[in-house]
Amino acid sequence: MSGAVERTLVLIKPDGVVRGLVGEVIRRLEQKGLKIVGLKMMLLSRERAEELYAVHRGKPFFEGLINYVTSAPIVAIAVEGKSAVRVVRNIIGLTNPAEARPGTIRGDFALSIDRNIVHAADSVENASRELSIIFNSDEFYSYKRVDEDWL
Ligand code: FUP
Repeated sequence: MSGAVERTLVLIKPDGVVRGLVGEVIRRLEQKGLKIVGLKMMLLSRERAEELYAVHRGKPFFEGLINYVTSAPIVAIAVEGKSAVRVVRNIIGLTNPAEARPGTIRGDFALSIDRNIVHAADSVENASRELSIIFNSDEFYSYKRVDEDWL
């Protein structure tokens, strides 16, 4: 009946932070029933950004992407829940905000693919790889949400 519990990474990118959308993004994750197990604001170094987006190295938008994600602080969120990878991808919406459906974060708050507010890992394997780029192992917290048994 229910999916396996997964852990994934969400980044509120510089445009999300400077546009004051941090609370809005976190609210949507929490209201869905996902559990925040790690949370921090940081300036992404070029090295970390390039590691995070390694699959896009060499593509025409790569330099612009790295400049953008390192241009102001980001908020990194480690999120846990049943089928969390897929659930979070559905909450954020398609990569191109012009195609993202209303009701999703990108569908509701963005217009351009190069300013799409949030990042989320697209598979369990990538989630684990990306989480280790952003978080140290002692930055994750374990606790029970009061509504956990009902979700
Ligand atoms: P996503 O997994 O939704 O973050 O999307 P991708 O991994 O395909 O792309 C990573 C980031 O590259 C996107 F958030 C936006 C940026 N991008 C562009 O700026 N132009 C493109 O043509 C494709 C992606």
